[in-house]
Amino acid sequence: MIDLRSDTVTLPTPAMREAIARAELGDDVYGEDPTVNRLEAMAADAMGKEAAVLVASGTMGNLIAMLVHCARGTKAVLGARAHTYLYEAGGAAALGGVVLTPVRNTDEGEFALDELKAELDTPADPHFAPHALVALENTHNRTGGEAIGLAHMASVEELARSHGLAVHLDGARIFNAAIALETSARRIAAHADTVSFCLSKGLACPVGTLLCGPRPFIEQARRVRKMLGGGMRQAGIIAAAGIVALSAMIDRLAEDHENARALAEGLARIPDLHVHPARRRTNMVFFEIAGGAQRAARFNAALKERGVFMGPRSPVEFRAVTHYGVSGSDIAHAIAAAGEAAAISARGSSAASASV
Ligand code: TLP
Repeated sequence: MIDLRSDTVTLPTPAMREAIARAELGDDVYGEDPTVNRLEAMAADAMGKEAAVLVASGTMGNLIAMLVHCARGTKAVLGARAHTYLYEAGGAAALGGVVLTPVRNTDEGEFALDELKAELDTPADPHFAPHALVALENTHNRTGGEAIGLAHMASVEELARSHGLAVHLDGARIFNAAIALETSARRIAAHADTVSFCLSKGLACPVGTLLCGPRPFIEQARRVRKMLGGGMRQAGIIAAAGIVALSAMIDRLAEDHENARALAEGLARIPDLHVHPARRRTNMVFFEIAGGAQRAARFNAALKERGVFMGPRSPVEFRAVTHYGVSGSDIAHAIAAAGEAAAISARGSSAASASV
């Protein structure tokens, strides 16, 4: 099976399993797990921030960031296609009374800057909830996983700063962005006060996200993590894999980008598949299939029969994500399977089942 649904499906490397088995442990709620402390120091350094805290997931990292940055009844401004807006269950609104305020994203995942400015220029008037935060995402998942350029990050930061607002970056895949932009994660994170990045996506760890920022912010984040039930005890089991990830798994993300490029090119040659263009592609390929939802369902079923999994993103849209464990020959196989699935699905449902 070639599972391209997400890079979250990655399994830990042999070196991670070894490190997990040997991890030195303590009670992290007491601050006494040496492996967690080491990982948090490495993460803070990688992001150029004072401190970091290990949390259970990307969703929890972004939620804690918003709960610390935003008082009840204040606005967190974020992209209308941001993961935090679309796919994190409205947590900051439900749990923190934060007014999640979407601003249009372009097809590349950037903010429509004039609309962001118009939102931030909302007058200080008792009718309106005041702003507290602007949140960015890099790479930008829902619009194709593209890396967002530093110039755009700088423009957003400047707009936020000129309105006296904090900036948070959902950097779930910040190392993919750094590779695509030929820069460091630090330089990307420099445009935000706080950044969260995930261990459990392309870096192949089983669990974990690091939320990084100024020391007083991270102290508050630790309290909110505890409040949410996210204080973990011998979390060095998780952190040990994270240390391997930060030491050994970043540079190889370039392979995933190369595989995604090859996949995009291969899929684009298949009749009726329309691959979304990407200026700065990382490890994702989004594409649509012509012919409507029923054909798309037949296409997906035929792909699965050939051992290839891609994630439907709408009735006619799919996402394929490359990652550790997916090789160049897997990509060739996936392209061939997609070609067959496209041909079979064009023939209608009876032909699709006859081919099983
Ligand atoms: N993204 C998942 C799904 O939720 C869509 C995926 O398969 O891509 N920020 C970004 C940019 C993300 O892509 C994700 C996960 C998260 C945050 C949340 O991370 P987790 O799943 O650890 O809560």
